[in-house]
Amino acid sequence: MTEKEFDNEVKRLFDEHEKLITRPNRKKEGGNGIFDRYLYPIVTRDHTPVFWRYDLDYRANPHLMTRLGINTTFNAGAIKHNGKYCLALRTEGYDVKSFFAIAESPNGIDQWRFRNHPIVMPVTDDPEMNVYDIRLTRHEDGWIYGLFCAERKDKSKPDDSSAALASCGIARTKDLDNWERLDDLKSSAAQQRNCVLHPEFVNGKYMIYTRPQSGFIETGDSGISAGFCDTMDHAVLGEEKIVDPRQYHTVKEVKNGQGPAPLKTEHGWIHLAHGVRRTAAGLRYTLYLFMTSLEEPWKVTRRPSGHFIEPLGDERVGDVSNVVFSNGWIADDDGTVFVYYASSDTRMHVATTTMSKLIDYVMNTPEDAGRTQLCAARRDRMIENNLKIMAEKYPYIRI
Ligand code: M1P
Repeated sequence: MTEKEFDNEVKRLFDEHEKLITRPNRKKEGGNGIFDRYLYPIVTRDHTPVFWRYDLDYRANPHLMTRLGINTTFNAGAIKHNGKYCLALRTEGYDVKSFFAIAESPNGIDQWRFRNHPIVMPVTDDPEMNVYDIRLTRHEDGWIYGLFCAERKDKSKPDDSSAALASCGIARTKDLDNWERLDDLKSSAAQQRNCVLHPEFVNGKYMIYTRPQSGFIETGDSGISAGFCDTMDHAVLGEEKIVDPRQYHTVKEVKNGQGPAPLKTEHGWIHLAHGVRRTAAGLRYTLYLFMTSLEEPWKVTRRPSGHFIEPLGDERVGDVSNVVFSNGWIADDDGTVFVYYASSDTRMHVATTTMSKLIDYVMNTPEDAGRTQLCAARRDRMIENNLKIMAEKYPYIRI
């Protein structure tokens, strides 16, 4: 390639990138009344800046090869900051190391543009191998906290090259660019993943949702739990209470985990979480909602049955297929709620709904009836009622 051809190719790469990130997105037709999906994923690896992937020095990279490829952009924390919708994406290189990177949008739906530099997260005295799945919480103490999984090699198993330890890394910022790294969370659990800081003090303490684990993958008997600590500077959790346990023959049969920090409503805190089931095709991750008490956010008050968002269509395929995962949502003052979810550990999507729809969903979707006969009988009662309504009101509709 001559230098002139190289320059033309560089221009083409930047033009294509600009076309992608300025492409308008729009709601998909035919929603389910609960939320709306959108036509395109909102952030993919192709949204990362060209200058993050290619070495643009003709002498060093005369074939204009991708030099430091990006594999995936997923599991993003979310926050509205200075009027912009911000995602802190788990951005994974071809080298399978993830880092966090901020992409911003003026409307929460499209035009996601990465800041020029990714976050180079400071490390503790024991640097981790990998970081991922950051939850951003604007706490009433004035800081924005990021709690994320910090993964290290399990040195007690030197012969097992995949043995790892998960702990909760903690950092805080005011601007999403400059981060102060704090000590990792200390708790009595062997490992922790899916930790999230509650946005308010509870009885004068910081409250952290946790997911104590017996191993890197196995969660043992735990479910979503919560503990308290006096300070975030050296966070040491006291006893952890179970908030939402796993349950046989439900969407959270194998494991579950808190998504982003819960949203406050006059009726209670609305929580978004992921639940995992084992199937013949492997693990299936869906998202579900529940509500906890305003005063005692560790006590569940509403448990709508089943999933809220499931992997659908193209979402079902990716690096880890049959997964939807969320660690970020944003509630606007006008009541709109942007649910940011990743599909199959590969790319990010948005679904929009409203606070009043979420409240209705959480408060009026019945709890799991417990077993098949009760579920069928309950559905049959609704059908019976609907048939009466239809006969009176919609006699012209063929059934
Ligand atoms: O691959 C699906 C998800 O698996 C893990 O989540 P959990 O600990 O709840 O099983 C995480 O690695 C997450 O990043 C990933 O999306």
